[in-house]
Amino acid sequence: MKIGITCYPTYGGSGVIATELGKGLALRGHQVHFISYALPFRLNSFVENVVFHEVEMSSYPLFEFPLYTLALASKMVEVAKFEHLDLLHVHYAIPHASSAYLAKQMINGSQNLKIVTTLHGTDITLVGLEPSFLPLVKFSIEESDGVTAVSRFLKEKTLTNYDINKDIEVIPNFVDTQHFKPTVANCIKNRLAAEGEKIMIHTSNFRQVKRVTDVIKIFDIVQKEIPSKLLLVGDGPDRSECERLTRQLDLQDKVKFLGKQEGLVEILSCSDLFLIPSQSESFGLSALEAMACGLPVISSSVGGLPELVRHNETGFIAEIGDVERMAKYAIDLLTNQKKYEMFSKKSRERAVNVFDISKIVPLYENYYKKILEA
Ligand code: GMT
Repeated sequence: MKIGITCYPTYGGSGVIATELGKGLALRGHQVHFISYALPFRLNSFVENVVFHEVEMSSYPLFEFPLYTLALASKMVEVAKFEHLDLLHVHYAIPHASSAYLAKQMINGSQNLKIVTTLHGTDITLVGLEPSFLPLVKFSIEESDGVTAVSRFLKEKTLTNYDINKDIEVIPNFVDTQHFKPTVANCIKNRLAAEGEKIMIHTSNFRQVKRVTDVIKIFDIVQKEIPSKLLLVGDGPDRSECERLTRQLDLQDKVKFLGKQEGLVEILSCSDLFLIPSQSESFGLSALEAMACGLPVISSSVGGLPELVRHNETGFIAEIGDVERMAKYAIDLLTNQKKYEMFSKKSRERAVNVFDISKIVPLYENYYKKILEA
């Protein structure tokens, strides 16, 4: 197949999934064309069958706001025509699904281009619900030839919040468990924590929905009972608030802000426990990457997290904001070696058996075939 993929190219789960999917499809012999305003960050080396097309943006004094949605639609038309695309797969509805709709209309029957939209999270649960976007998101979803959601939760939310009567296929996120795997990383561990200390970790874009301050509050309770360190990976709007809270709790020697990191596997591998106490989370790809590295996960009970984390098996789930309970679960696991090892093993097994890339890419491939034949 000849497939166009549009996603946000910066750090973020939807861009990661889109890029890894494209690479996986290319490995299976499909021609993949990425269309975005910058090279997706996981597309950092040559991959056979993959081409990147940059959406060029010019500035013009009359345009107070950049017209990316329109420039993207024009680029989609150009690539679809010249590369004879069968299908455009857009990740994150806003504005990608709208650009794709427009591109399809512009091609106007000269080519049977199909549009598949994958819903990822805040495109449905947050931004998409804003009055200025809601009608457009609803329309773009209804007009897509195929729609997938990364969890059952997100599918249900889409159908009810947007009053949509359409088949939405649930295709969960995935991870390459050959890459994300427990790795002997003692040298890094020695640099991050003292001998015998446990390491708790959180990775995110530090937005309000992630509740990173809860991560610090959980750690504050745990470190009073267990010698430990907290690693915070990533960056975003809430980082300053988190740094302030860390100093207020006098934890500055125990909480390490590592910023954005490329070598996540090594860092995860030398950690013991992953925390994700989010306010909203349609899937929780960062938690899956941690599970693949053998980390049990302590999460809130929101969104798609319970579809990923098995309570009392691969981790623990608690109500949003219940930092005491989450800390209790963390202490329980970190002080019970046998139980910890069992949870760690089960986490890795669940990532490999249910969410490995080799299991999920064929689901997309089959879904494309179904849409193309419809
Ligand atoms: O929706 C977002 O906040 C951004 C998006 C992204 O691009 O990272 O994250 C969402 O998509 C990820 C990939 O499918 C999911 O793992 C995240 O759970 C989801 N984020 C939220 O629902 C908050």
